[in-house]
Amino acid sequence: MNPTLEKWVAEIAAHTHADRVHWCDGSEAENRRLTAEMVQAGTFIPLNEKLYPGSYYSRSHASDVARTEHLTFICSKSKDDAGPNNNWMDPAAARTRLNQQFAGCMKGRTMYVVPYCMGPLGSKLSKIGIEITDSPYVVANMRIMTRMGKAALDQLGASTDFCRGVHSLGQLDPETRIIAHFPESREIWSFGSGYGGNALLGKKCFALRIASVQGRDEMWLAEHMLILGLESPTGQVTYMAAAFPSACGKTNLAMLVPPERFKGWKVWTVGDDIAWMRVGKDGRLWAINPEAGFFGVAPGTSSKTNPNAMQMVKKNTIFTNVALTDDLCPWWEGIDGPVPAHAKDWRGQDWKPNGPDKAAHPNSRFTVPAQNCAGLSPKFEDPEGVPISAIIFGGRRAKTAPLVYESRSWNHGVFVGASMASETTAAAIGAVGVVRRDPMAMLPFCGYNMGDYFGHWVKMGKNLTQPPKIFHVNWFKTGADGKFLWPGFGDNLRVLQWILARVEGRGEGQDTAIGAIPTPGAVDMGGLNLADHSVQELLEVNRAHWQEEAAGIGEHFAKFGARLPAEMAQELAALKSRLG
Ligand code: SAT
Ligand code: MN
Repeated sequence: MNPTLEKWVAEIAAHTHADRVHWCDGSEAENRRLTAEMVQAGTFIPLNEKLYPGSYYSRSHASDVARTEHLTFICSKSKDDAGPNNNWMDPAAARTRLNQQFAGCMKGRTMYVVPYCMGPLGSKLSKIGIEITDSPYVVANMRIMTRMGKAALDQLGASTDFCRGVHSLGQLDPETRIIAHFPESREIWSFGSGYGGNALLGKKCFALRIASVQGRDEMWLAEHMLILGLESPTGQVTYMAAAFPSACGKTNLAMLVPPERFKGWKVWTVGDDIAWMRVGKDGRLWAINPEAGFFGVAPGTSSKTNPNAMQMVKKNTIFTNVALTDDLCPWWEGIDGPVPAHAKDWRGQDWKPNGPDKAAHPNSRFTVPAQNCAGLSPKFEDPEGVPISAIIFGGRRAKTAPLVYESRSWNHGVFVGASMASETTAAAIGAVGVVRRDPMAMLPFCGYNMGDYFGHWVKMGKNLTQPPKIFHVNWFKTGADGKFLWPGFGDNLRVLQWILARVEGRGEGQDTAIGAIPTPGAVDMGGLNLADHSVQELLEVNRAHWQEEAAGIGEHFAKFGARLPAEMAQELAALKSRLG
C-alpha cells in the first residue's frame, strides 16, 4: 500500500482515459500473457523455437528507430540550470503541452504500471522508478532491463521517493513526439515514441538524466559507462569503468574475450552502459550497474567481435529492427555465417543481398537479460558494487587522439573527459560521422548544466583519497588509406593490460603534452603484424593537430560561460602552454 503512488496512478488513468489499469508484478505468468497478446497483435513474431527459444522479433515504426535528441527537453525552473548542453522548455509551458497531448491518449488501451528498481534489490545505491505506459513492448523490455514488478514495489513500500515516468505511444507521430524531464520533481513525460531510450524510461531518462541531478545533489555520479573486471593470470580482478558515446563499442569492451595468446586473462562484465558511482568509506570510487539487462547494437555483432553476446542472445531475447530470415532467425550485417538469399528487412520488406538497402537498421538492437551473459561478474548483484581503479574515456576519432594516454591527475582527467569529442553514430537521429564534443559521453544525457557537472566531478575528486586513474582511448584512428590502424575488439585487451600496469605502478609511459603514452613496447603488440609506421601513428601526439584541438576545446568551454569551473580553464591553459 502506497497512497501517494496509488493517487498518482489514479490521476494519470483518469486523465489519459485508459480503458484498463494493469499493475505489473513481473511474474512469468504475466509475461507469458503479455507476450501472447503481442504475438496476436503482430507486435511480436516468435523466433525459431529450436535456435532462439523464448525469443521474439519486433519492428518499430520506420520513423521511430533511435533517440530523438532535438525532441528531448530538460524542464528545469531556470534555463541556466539546463545549460547549453540541453534543450530547455519552460516547465509551465511544457506541462500545458503535455496535459493536452496526454488527455484521453490511452482511450481504448491498457495502462500498465511498471514498478522497477535500478540497481541490485536491497542496495543502498539503488533507486525505484515507476513507469506508466500504454506499450506492452515497453513492459516486456523493462522486465529485461530492470528489476521489475512486485520486488520493486516491495522495496518502495510506502516511500514517496520514486521517479515518476509517464509514457504513451500516442500516434507515433514525430510531430507530437516529446521526451520531457522535470529534474526538480524527478519526473519524465514521454509521448509519441516506442523506441529504446525514448520509451524505456528507466534507462537514459532516469538512470542518467534524472539520476545525474540526484548525483549532483547527493554527491555521487550517474555516468554513461560500462563496468568491467579485468582478471590477470594471478587471479586478481581490477575494475574499470569506461565512457564511450552510444554505438562506439561499450558492449563489446564490457564482454571482451582475450585472444588465444593471453592465457589466464579474463574480462568479467558488470555493466555495458550505465554506472552509478559513490565514494566509499575507504576513499575509493565504488560502482554499481543500475540495469538488469543489455540493450545492445546488433549490426556488427559476431563471434569475432563479441562471442559472449552471440551466445547470450540465443535465448529469451527481444530483437528490434534487425532482419528476419525465412526460417525465423534474426539476421544483421556483420553476423556470422552465410548471407541469406532472402529475408524480410527491418521495415518488413523483401530483401535480397547486394541491393542498395541494409537488411537490419544500423541502430537495431537486442534486449537480453544480463544473466544470459557467460562472463557476467559474480559481483553483478553485489549491493556494495565494485571498486573502480581506472576510468577510461574514449570516442571515435579518425585523427588526433592516440590509441591510449593517461591523464596527469584527477583534475586533468576530468578535463580529458570534459573535452572529449566523437563522430556521431546511428544511435541518435541526425547526421552520422560528424565530430562533436561529447563530454564524458554524457552530452545527450546530463540532466543539468554541464559546466556545473564538470565542477561536480572536480568536487568528487576532493572526496576520493584513492582516486581511480583516468585514461583516454581511441580504437578508431585511421591511417592515410582511411582504414582503421588498430584491430580493436579482443585485441583491446592489450590496452587494458597497459592501463592495469599503470594502475599498479609498473607500466612504462612517456610524458607528452597531453599526458603519458606507452613507451615503445609497453603495449604488447606481439602477433599483430602491425607495420612500424602504423604503431608510430597509433601513438603519435601531433603538435599541430593538438594545437587545433586545444582551440576547439576553448570554443567548447566558452559555451559554458561563468559556469565553467576555474579548474577546467586552468587545465586548458596548462595544455596550451605544454603544447608551446
Ligand atoms: O536508445 S538508447 O538510448 O537506449 C541506446 C543508446 O543510444 O545508447
Ligand atoms: Mn548508451
